[in-house]
Amino acid sequence: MRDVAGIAEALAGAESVCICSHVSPDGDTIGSALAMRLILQQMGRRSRLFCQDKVPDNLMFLPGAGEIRRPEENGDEKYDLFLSVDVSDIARLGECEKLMSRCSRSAQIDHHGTNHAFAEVNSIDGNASATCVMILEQMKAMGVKLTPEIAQCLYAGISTDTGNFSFDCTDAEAFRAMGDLREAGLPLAEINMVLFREKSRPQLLLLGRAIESLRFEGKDGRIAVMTLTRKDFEECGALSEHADTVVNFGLETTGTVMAVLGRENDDGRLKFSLRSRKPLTVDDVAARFGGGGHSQAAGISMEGSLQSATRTIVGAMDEKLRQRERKTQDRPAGNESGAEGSRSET
Ligand SMILES: [Mn+2]
Repeated sequence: MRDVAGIAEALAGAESVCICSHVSPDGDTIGSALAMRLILQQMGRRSRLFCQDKVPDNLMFLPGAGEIRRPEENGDEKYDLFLSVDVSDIARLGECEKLMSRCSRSAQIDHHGTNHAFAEVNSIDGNASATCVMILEQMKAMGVKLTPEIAQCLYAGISTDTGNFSFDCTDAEAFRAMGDLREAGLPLAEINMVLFREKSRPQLLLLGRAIESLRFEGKDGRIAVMTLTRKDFEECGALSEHADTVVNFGLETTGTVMAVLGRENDDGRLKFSLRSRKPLTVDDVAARFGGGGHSQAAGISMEGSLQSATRTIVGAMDEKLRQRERKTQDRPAGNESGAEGSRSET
């Protein structure tokens, strides 16, 4: 349940606030924290921002991103209020959990339905598309002015959590929020370019290598298969993370229902990213090789040679595909669109 009044009261009673984001931060947890920093500034309150892990490069342009510190940098500082944003579980705070004991009270704003309300004041709404839409509602209720800077922070959260307004969770509130942000002077095209379109040169060169390796295998060639060798990474000057979304290009090919990208990581291990369109699943395929993830986006880390491991995994995916086709043979064809191809594996 959203507790706008409870959060407002907690913030009003705090001179200093310790704002924490979740581990492996994304646009929503960072955007929420940075917006809260600016909101508290307007309210004449002091705040510090913490996150256990490094802020992703493409979020560093957000106002205040350079202020985010690692929890061990806090020293002996104490605060009136601990505030976590977009943190579904206390374990997702990582090292930031220790900061809780340095604060007199605790509060949180989050949109994960699984959240067990670990703070004293909890504003949680599992139906909200992003924590940032909750922050917008919160600041409006507190009479804080929506500046272009706050609008940028909130946009980062709403756009990333809705898959740039394409996932099913993209509700009317998300679009209404966009109306407010635009009215407040959000430079939409400019930020969209940084968040969703711009790629580094190594990333684009690596994508070229992956596309060159693309083959269509399995039953009726409906599995898109790509591989990247150590040599590919080295010649493109690319890191493993530059290949993170490449598998989606395979899945987004017309007629493809499953996709896999195999890569040789610099630690000598192999990493496989698996994707499928609904109703096909890949987390069960990944589990057979010690991996896991979501139904339509899973990963495997293993040892071996890239070519033979790829063959084995594609074989298991093809088996899955044929099984599914056998099951639906006597029924009319189902709608196999609606995949969330851009989901991450964790
Ligand atoms: Mn979120």
